[in-house]
Amino acid sequence: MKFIHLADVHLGAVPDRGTAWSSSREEEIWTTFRRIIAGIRENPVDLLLISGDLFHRRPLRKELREVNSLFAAIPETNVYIIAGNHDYMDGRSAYGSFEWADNVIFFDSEEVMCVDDDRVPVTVYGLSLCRNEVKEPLLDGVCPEKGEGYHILLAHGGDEKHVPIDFSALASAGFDYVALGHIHKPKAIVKDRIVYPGSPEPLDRNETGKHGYVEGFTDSEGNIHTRFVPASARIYEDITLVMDEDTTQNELEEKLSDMIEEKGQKNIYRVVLTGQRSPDLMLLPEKLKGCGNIVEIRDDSRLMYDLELLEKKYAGTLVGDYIRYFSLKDTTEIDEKALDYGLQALLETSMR
Ligand SMILES: [Mn+2]
Repeated sequence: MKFIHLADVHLGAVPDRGTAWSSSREEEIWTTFRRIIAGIRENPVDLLLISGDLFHRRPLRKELREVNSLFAAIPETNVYIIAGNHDYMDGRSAYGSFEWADNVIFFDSEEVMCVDDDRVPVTVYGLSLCRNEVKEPLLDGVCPEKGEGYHILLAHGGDEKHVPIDFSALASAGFDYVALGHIHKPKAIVKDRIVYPGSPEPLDRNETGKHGYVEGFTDSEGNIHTRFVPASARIYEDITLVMDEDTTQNELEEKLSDMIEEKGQKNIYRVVLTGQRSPDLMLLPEKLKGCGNIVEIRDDSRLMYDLELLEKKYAGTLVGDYIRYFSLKDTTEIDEKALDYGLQALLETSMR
C-alpha cells in the first residue's frame, strides 16, 4: 500500500504581497500542486490524503472544478480531503454542493466519519473544520473501529484555537497513521505515525527550510514507513552578514551577491546584519535589497565605540552623562540600540 500525504497547499494565497516576486509565488503554489498530481499520474499511489487548507480561503466553484479535473486524471488513486481553518466548510462554502469525481471522498462534517477504501484494506477517518476557530478538542476520545486493515485518520489543527490535540492520547488511540495538517513546517510528532507534512510551498518569510509532502508505504511485514519529499520551487532562507570595523557598504553588497549566487538566485532571503560596525561606515541597508529576492533586512549590529574612553573624554558633558546613564543600569537590547543611536547623534552634533 502506498500513499501521499499533503496538507496546507493554500491554493489562492499571494505570498509577499508588494514584492517583485509575489505574483510568481501565487502561480508557483498552483504549479507545484499540479506537478505533485502529475507525479502521481506517472507513479500511481493507492491514496492521496489532503489534510486541510487545500485552499487559502473558501474555494470558488471554478477552483474546485479545476482541482477535481486533476483528481479525475488519477483514477487509480482515491483522494481523501478534509477542510481546514482557512477553507472551512460552512453553509456558504462551495464545498457543500460540489459533485466530485468518483475517486474523491470529501469529509463534510465536524464529526469524525469513516470510509472503507474500495481497493486497499484501509479505513480512512476524517473530520473537516466548519468554522475558522475551533477551540473544542474534537479528537479527544477518537479511536478506530475494530477491524482488519490499516486505520488512517485525517485531521487539521493542533493549536489552542484550532482543535487542540493531546498528542500522547492520540498516539495510543490505535491509528496506524495520523495525517495531520495546519503546521506549515514539516514535523513528525511520532515518526511514521503522526505527521505534519508542512505546506508544499512556503507561504511567508518565517517558513524557512525545505517544503514538500510525505510519501508513505508499507514494508513486507506490513509496517508503515514515511519519507519527506521536498517539492517547493523556492525556499526562504536567512543570511547573516557579520560586520567589523573595516566593513564597507560595497563589501557587504559583494558578499551578499556571492552568497545569494551560491545558495540560489530564486530563493527568498531575510538578511540579518550582526557584529560591530564602525561609526564611519556609510550603511545603506535598503540598497542591499538590490542583491536578490530580499524580503527583509534586519540590522542587529552595534556601533563600535570605546565607551570607557569616550566616557572619560566627555566627562561632565551631555555625552559623558549619557554613557554613564547606560553603564549604571542593566541594559536590554533596546537600551543598547538607544545607546548606539543616541551616542551617534550626540557625537555628530558635538563635533560641529
Ligand atoms: Mn490551517
